[in-house]
Amino acid sequence: MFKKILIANRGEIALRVIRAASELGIRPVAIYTEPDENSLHVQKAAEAYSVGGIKGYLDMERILAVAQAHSIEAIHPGYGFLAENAEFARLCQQNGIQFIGPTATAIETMGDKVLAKKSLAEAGVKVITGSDGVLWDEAEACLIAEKIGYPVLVKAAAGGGGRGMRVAYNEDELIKGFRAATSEAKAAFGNGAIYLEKFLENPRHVEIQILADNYGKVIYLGERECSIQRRHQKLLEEAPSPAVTEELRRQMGKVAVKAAKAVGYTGAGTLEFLLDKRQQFYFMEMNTRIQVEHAVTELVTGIDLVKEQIRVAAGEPLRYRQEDVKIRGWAIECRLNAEDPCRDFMPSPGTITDYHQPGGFGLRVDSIAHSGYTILPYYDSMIGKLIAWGENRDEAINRMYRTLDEFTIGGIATTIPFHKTVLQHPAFRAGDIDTDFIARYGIIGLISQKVPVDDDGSSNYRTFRLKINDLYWEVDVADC
Ligand code: MV4
Repeated sequence: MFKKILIANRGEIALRVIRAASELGIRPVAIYTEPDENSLHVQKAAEAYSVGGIKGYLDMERILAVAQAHSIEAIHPGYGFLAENAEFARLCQQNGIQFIGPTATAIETMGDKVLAKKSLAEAGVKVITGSDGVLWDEAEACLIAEKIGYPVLVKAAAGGGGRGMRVAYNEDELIKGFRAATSEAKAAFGNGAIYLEKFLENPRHVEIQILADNYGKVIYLGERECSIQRRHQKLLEEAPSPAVTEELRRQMGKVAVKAAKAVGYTGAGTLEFLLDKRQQFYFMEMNTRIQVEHAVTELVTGIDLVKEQIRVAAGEPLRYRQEDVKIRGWAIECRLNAEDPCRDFMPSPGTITDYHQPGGFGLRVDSIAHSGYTILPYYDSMIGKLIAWGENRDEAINRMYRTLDEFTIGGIATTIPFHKTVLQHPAFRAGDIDTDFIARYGIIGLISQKVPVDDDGSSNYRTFRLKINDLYWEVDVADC
């Protein structure tokens, strides 16, 4: 096992990895930029080194120099920043440092969405019907669209996460969408390559977590339901998915394992699928990093994914067989962002003036926030993650609602009112969710145009009567 690893990240995920390393008897080493100098991840690490200004977490040369100077054996990239940068993974390897993640080649393959699709289709994985490669002009796109049938979706090969995507219901929209997506992809990724897919209407986003060692063993750890998203930003995730039966889980798991084996994948990874109303699932993308929402899988499987990433990277064989993996109970995660759901999720950076964190049975809080902590405008706006476990979905929902109610975060706006509204929504409680959930029920409007019916006189909480599908129901939301 490693003696010392460096965590090339900040915030809650840096602390998450520090915790795993400490428990494994590994010395965790932090890096930090100027504005993060007093951050909790720096205080809790055994050693910490500056990597300069705001962009320091992306400075590959400087991070590797720190690693070389302080006998670092391995680097954990967390998520974001350098986590899916094949060049960085390769540089680590060339400098004799273990990158805690898959090989540079695997990152590269999955980073190219067309190549990823092609590789997995060849391995026998069902992918969404589309152009079998990159399209270079509108005429070709129109021909392919006629063949697969409208509506179609224009996607960027270098994309992912929904950037550079356009829906087209006819040829006219396709030509416009093709042009728009090309220039958007060029600007965002420096690569304007475009491909086409049949557009699936209102699917669920269901992803499968896998773990693979260096000896060809791959297991799946069930699924996560991630359909509650706004502008391709996940806000609330759960495991298992209310839509997935044991049989479907086995099918999706087998496909995910087959795919991982086909590309020689190692470490922790996630295969994203779209699941349609007929329970058909299609591969969409593979994420080659630990994901923000990994904790819901940890709570229902009892397996520490970050520790397993470190163990596998150190050359240890997987400690679990597929039959050892059991799903127990239900877990929900709410992302607490410094964004104002009452003002179209406008970022709300600033200093937390008042902070009280909830607790109790079945709750996990992954955050570096505290009273006096400042959410910086330069980095992502996540304050932390609340993850609630329950024996079943109802208990997990009730527990999450209770903990959101206990949470005090003063001085900045947060996504707490959004989560409370979703958790009380009858469709959500019925497990009836898909990627159109927020739009279909006008959740954002519900929060900002609420009609107060009962003001209990306290300054923080009010009850509102909301009308959904001709039904009135009452919700409590924090005052916006
Ligand atoms: C799709 C799709 C429907 N059909 N592809 C969005 C993010 C990117 N990873 C791919 N996405 C989608 N791809 C086909 N062929 C619908 C979406 C999509 C979506 C997917 C997952 C979660 C939320 C979403 C919201 C809108 C669209």
